[in-house]
Amino acid sequence: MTAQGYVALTPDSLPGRLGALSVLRDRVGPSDSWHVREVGDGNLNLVFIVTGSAGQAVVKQALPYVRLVGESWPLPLKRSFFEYNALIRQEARDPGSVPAVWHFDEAQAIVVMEFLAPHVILRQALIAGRRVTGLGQRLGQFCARTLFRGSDLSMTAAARKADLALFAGNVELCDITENLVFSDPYFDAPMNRHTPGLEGIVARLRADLSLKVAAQHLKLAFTSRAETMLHGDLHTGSIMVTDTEAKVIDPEFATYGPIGFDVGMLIANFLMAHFSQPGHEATPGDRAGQQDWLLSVVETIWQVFVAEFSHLWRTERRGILYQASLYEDQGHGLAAEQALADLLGRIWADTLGFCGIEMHRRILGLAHNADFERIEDEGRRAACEARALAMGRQLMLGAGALPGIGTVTAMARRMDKEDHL
Ligand code: SR1
Ligand code: MG
Repeated sequence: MTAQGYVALTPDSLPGRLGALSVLRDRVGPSDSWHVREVGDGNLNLVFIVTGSAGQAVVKQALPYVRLVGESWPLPLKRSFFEYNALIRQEARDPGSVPAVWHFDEAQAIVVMEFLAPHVILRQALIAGRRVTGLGQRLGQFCARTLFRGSDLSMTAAARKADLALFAGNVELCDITENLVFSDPYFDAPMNRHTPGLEGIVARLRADLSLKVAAQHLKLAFTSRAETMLHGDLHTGSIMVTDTEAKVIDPEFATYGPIGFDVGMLIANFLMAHFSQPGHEATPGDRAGQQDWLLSVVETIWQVFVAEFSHLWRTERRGILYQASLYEDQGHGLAAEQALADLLGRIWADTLGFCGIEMHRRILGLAHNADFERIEDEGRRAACEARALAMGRQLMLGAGALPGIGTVTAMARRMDKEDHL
């Protein structure tokens, strides 16, 4: 027990401890009917599915340490507070995009929420070769709506500054990102690991001085450009899907940062899914259709992001930036369009940079992706990962110069046929 009385839940203790919660009694049924399973497979938290006579719920509880590593790496419980605050903002900014939150207990670091069924984690679905109708459309909208509506383009000065201050407290999770994403991949950091066979390309990347500079420029953008409320960890393990629906979960890394961060991280995870597919083939080429679909999702995410962001710019630009009083109200609507195009160009360059660095850190750092990890044959896995590493480098160094998302997917198609080991 901590000073504040925090105690980690177990499947056995949960009914006794939460059985009196009216929201759970109403939604799930009386606690003597509950069956509880702990299903957390992420890097940080406990996740329980509670099934009762009237329904189901998810009870998520933060642990006072990093689950992936153990008690030797303490991590504050307050990440649960940031997750709760991010979830309610995402629901307001893009209704229906996240699970409904039913209860929050700050001292116990517990969020009780809707159980999504028959949803599965998107990453698992992609590894299994499944597709989701409308996925790119939904995720492009989510990015545009949450990133636009959490920014100075939309919020009042007071609300935006209050949120900036609130999420600035998410220090320890930002610190994880700052180290694990932006620095560790580029030197022999203690927690790094990589697949045997990658030694040559890893050495070349770590000796690439331009790449190290690019990585720190990206880190500077992440630490200093508080443009909007980010999800902060928007990968395919943070999305739950059916064949036709997607919901975003797990925004405990939420912080203010550059708009391109979430979009870049998301696209990176689809590109890694693409590069991993040959490792999951049962017969040569049987994942080619899945690869094409994954790249079409990448294209749709970006295209829909641009379309929706532009729509919001034209219809909801009521924050403190680029006021209509300066542009449309003066008959200078064309200048507002010019400003939008300029801004989207900057977001594009950021997106590609963050995309590239996410591809590196998932292969070189501590936290790897199941897309690659599930490839049992290390030689095959290394070949797939090497292509992703090479593409990540291109994106980090060429960020901004690439003319459009079609160039990015064409690059992925080409590199998938190359040997980068
Ligand atoms: C120690 S936490 C490692 C990673 O898991 C989370 O999902 C984030 O991606 C973090 O970087
Ligand atoms: Mg997570």
